[in-house]
Amino acid sequence: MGDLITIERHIIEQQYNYPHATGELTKLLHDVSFAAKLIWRQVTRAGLVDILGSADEINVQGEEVKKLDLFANEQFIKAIGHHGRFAVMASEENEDIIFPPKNKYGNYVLLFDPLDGSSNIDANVSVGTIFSIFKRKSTSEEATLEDCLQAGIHQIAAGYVIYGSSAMLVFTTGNGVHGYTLDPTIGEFLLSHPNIKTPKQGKIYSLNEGNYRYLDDGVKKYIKYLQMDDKETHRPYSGRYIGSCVADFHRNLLYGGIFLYPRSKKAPEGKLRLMYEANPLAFICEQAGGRASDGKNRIMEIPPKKLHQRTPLFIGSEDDVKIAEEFEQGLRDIELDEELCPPNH
Ligand code: AHM
Ligand code: MG
Repeated sequence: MGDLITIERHIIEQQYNYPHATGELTKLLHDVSFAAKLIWRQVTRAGLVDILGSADEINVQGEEVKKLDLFANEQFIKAIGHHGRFAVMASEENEDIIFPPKNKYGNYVLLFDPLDGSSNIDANVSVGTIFSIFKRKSTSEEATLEDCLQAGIHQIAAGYVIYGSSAMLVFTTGNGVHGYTLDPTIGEFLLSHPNIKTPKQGKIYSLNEGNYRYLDDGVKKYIKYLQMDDKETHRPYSGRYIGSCVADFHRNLLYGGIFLYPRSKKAPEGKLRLMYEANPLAFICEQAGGRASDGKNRIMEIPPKKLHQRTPLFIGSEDDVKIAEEFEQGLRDIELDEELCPPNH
């Protein structure tokens, strides 16, 4: 049996490596893990209590919101905002920035998707919480929208919690990626996946292939390329798609592969959000040795223009993402079978 190391102890031990660390980040991550436990408690009881179904509300992205989304959002804001360490927060579920009750002294900014993959809740499929932390930039008493609109390279921490067969918290502070699994009997996240590294190349591709017809030709060709037979490059790849990007990303992080949500005729800017999904997952992915781009640009270098900005996303094993980018940019080509894969007119 290995050592039982709680998330708290592990973060504190890591802090000793940085003589100038103030301990603030440790407290922030502790707050996040506490909020995650509250959400996990509710998610695992979702089938028992009468909270499933639509709340008859449409969120700022124009999508139907499930009640558990609202719950997760409220819990996150309450549990974290209460400590006053964050000057400002922004959630995928709220149109505007949120000022926590004790915002005056906070030095940090938190962006989060409280319950990613919420369309999967009713079917008992994995969902998750994704978060991204920045240092505040403004010097005014009240933080500003600009504090939230920072490029991903300025993140000081990012992570996600996946509520799956077990609950797991995965995060980075820019010094590798660590994963902690919740032991529900003692209510503690225990270090289970130290220093996660993603394979340089995988054998899995994940996308909503139902949108195939609406994709750009470059991406269509890439998908067909992955389905071709070639032993040396392990093709054909396996297709795996859960529809919760946090769960699809997590599986691919451990096994290797690529997750893509490209732009399409239906979603010309892509579907996923730069600030709540793409940036934090990109930070984790890069820290694990992977790569994340919008097909041309590194995700973490995209200057955000608005809070709920969407972006195409290609993320995962370095070699896989590089090849996808080459197809996307027209640097690689294959013939599309006209009948099976008509080009996008
Ligand atoms: P959500 O954050 O509102 O749940 O939406 C994001 C989700 C991602 O988790 C997932 O990758 C994607 O939407 C699935 O979209 P689609 O149903 O178009 O495949
Ligand atoms: Mg969501």
